Amino acid sequence: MLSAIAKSDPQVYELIVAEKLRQENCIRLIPSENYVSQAVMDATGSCFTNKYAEGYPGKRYYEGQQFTDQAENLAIERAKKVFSADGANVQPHSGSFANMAAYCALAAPGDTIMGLALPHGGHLTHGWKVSYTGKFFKSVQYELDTATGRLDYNKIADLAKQHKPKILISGSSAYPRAIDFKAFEDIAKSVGAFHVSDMAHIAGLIAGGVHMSPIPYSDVVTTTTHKSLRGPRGGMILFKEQHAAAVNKAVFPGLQGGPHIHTISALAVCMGEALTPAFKTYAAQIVANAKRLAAKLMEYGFNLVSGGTDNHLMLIDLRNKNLSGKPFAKALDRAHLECNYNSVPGDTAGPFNPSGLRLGTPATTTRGMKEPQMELIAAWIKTVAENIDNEAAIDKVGKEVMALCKQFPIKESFV
Ligand code: DSN
Repeated sequence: MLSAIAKSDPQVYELIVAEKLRQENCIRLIPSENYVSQAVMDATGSCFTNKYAEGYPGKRYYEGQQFTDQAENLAIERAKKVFSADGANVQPHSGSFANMAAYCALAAPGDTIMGLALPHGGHLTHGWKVSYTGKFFKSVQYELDTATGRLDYNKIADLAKQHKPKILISGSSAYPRAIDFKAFEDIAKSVGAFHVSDMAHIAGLIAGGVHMSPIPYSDVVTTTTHKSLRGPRGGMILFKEQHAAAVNKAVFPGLQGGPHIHTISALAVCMGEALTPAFKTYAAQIVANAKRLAAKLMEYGFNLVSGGTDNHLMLIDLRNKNLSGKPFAKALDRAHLECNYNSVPGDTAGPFNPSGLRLGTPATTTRGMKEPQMELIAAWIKTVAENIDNEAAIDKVGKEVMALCKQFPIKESFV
């Protein structure tokens, strides 16, 4: 496939090749990123990209849907099976659209929504003020307990009682602990709210059976499809049967036009992979790797928010290290260790140079790395922290990282 680009547009071809090499030669620790199988990649680049398909299977506004309908139905049926859901909408172009569609399905502009604040690990689209979700809706934000770094369900219940939201949102982008979706559902029910769960980060762990599923406890569940779930970039909504019409209407024609059938067919491939026993093993290893990486980092004196992890990610609070997030993340990147700077609960440093670093294990686990490699990674992170201004030391780590990467080539298939 790439040979066509090489011939017709060498400039773009070179960028793709360079990015591929970069991804091969670094240890990717951004918890929301992964490597997809070649099958997912191929489906993403298929001729379905040529086809418009506004509407839903069996009810489109363009002809020529003999195969698009089948592809979308396949993705829906597999998604329902993976997550034991009543229904699925596989059209959202992203997690942000999925969230907005969920809110529009269940609430009217001006209604109150309540989600986790961005600096405490929530997502922009959980009602943060710069996001349209925080402008179209009245937004109330709950926070973590800054002493424990954990969700405080009693405080969330009190806030819900006070503000009576129409929608209570559970889920996060930077929370290292298991989420009790039943507790959220109980709170939502007690104030007459709908419960929307955003499982984007942990969808792969839920599919693999190593994290509590929000499906039985939520009216609507949203997710991206490319994080721990290891599918194409996109979004998806799972719902209880009674919300089917409202959710589908909110996605199309409410927020979007034509669905990306090439992405949807790649999602069908991803859902097929998620149904294999190998995916369960993968999900369990993601957590085992995160726990080992976290334990080693703590052994080296790094403070982790909440004192560890239950899932795929951890947040280092650098305030005891005389380091701040941005320069540290940049130094690690020079050492071929890719992660992102992040706020930590109670951070006063601001979002552009916050006091934390966010790390996760979905991508390294996809490459086949296990606990011994996590120990190496922790040691390299310590070395870089201690040599933030020493380019020779950082370079030496980078060479060691690349040598390890060579031992764990990017695989084409996981089943
Ligand atoms: N940007 C994503 C993340 O990195 O967590 C959230 O959508």
